[in-house]
Amino acid sequence: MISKNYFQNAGLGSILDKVISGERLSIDDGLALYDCPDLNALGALASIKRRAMHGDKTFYVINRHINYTNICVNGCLFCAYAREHGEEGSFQLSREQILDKLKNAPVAPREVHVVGGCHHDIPLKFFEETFAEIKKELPQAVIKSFTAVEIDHLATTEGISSVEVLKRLQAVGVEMMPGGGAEIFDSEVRHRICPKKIDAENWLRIHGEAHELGYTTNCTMLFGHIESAAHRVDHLDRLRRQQDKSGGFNCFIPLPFLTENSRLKIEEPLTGVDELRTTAVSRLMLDNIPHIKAYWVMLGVKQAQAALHFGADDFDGTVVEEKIGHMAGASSDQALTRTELEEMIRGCGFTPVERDAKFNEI
Ligand code: V47
Ligand code: SF4
Repeated sequence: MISKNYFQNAGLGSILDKVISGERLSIDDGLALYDCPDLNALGALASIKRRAMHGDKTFYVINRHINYTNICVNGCLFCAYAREHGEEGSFQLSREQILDKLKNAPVAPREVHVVGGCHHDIPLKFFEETFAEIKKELPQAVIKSFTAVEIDHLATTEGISSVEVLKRLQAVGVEMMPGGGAEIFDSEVRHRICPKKIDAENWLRIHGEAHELGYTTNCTMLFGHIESAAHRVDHLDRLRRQQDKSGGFNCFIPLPFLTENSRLKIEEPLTGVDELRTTAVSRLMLDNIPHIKAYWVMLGVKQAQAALHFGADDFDGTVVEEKIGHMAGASSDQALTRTELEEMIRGCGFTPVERDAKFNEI
């Protein structure tokens, strides 16, 4: 048991009191956590919260990511994945190709995570028919599909509301939305890195609509580019305020910006210390979001393991094939097996727990 003095010496005494009593941390507390020079104390504080919520469990899921196209009209500055229509390296999967990827999985996935670019002419009907087929093929799998950005794009191209898109997807078996597209909510930063993307209010509105309809959704933050600590804390605060209203966020994923092949040039590359610090601050600020993911694809496996000691409780999953991070220079593998995931989790002192897409233990 770490003494109170330890945290007081690190300048974290009053925040410790709040963590223990369950009082919400303020924006100033969040900034103080970013300013705290004692990374170990910060990790220890986030671990108190993490262990109070999940003990020594670390979750993982047998899942499969499908990136159906990289053709995108948005052209976000940071994105190394997207291509224009007809550009070299662009791709668009047919329904057969999508289904083949799932049929050939060595272990049937519990979660199918489908995201892609905002394509100029794939109709909603294509996805409705594809998801219905996936559900027929893999009835035990939860379909987690389309970021709020894609939902908005489909609403615009179909000339219907985002609620209508969500209802139609729900009718063919989609139960979850992934957390992508949140980037950084601050309007100035957002305008510089992804000017064509929906703004924060619309991203949050669409998640609120999904929660209202019974979807479980995730949320993310892309950090380590041109944003400040204040922008990050503001982002976390907006997420928890939305959660107070609509309650359907299950897991937060801090996404470190990977720079390779990106048009967004940054002066100071993100450090491993900042990745761990941001994981810890997220755990401490997001008091009403149950899970924090150490996404091994973007962090790398070893840093994801370290993040489990800085507040993260989920290791994501088998993934199998990933393009967004790997086109931006992720050096992680494409896939991990169940055995590898369990060994990695056990190897850093936690108990692996297999979960389904919604964190029900299996
Ligand atoms: O929205 C794009 C980000 C996101 C880069 O919900 C980049 O369970 C780093 O949201 N460097 C997609 N990040 C990934 C995502 C996700 C991943 C795993 C699980 C879940 C979940 C969600 O990736 C995008 C964007 O924010 N991204 N380019 C890059 N160069
Ligand atoms: Fe398109 Fe998403 Fe890449 Fe932006 S981040 S360009 S919306 S694929």
